[in-house]
Amino acid sequence: MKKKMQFAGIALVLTTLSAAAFAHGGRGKMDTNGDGKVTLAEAQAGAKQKFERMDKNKNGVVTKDELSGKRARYLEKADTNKDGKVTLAEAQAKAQTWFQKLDTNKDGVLTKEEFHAGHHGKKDDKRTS
Ligand SMILES: [Ca+2]
Ligand SMILES: [Ca+2]
Ligand SMILES: [Ca+2]
Repeated sequence: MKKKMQFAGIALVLTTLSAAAFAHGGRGKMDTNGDGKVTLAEAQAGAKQKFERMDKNKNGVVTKDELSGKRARYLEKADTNKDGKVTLAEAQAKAQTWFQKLDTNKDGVLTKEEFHAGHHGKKDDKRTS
């Protein structure tokens, strides 16, 4: 229970992105070549797939009415220009931010360890842009 709460904050941002990344034998995992690592390209490909799934009417943007419940938060997070829509570019930018955050040694590859560590990440939001 406690763990779930702790997860919530980060999980909201990562939501299905993270779940998909290293899903154990699940569908749509980002690690497309199965080597236990996720590259930025794989992460972005995953983001694109996810985006296309969310874009129910296939008009190239994900709007609030296409997202329900907790997914509405995704829109808040990913909609960087705050126009109420998430474009693929925004979704991929989001994925990139997420990726870079977890890629602690900055080698452009996300290992399971880094991924795992990211989930235990502290909330230090030191980076200001
Ligand atoms: Ca749409
Ligand atoms: Ca937008
Ligand atoms: Ca790395």
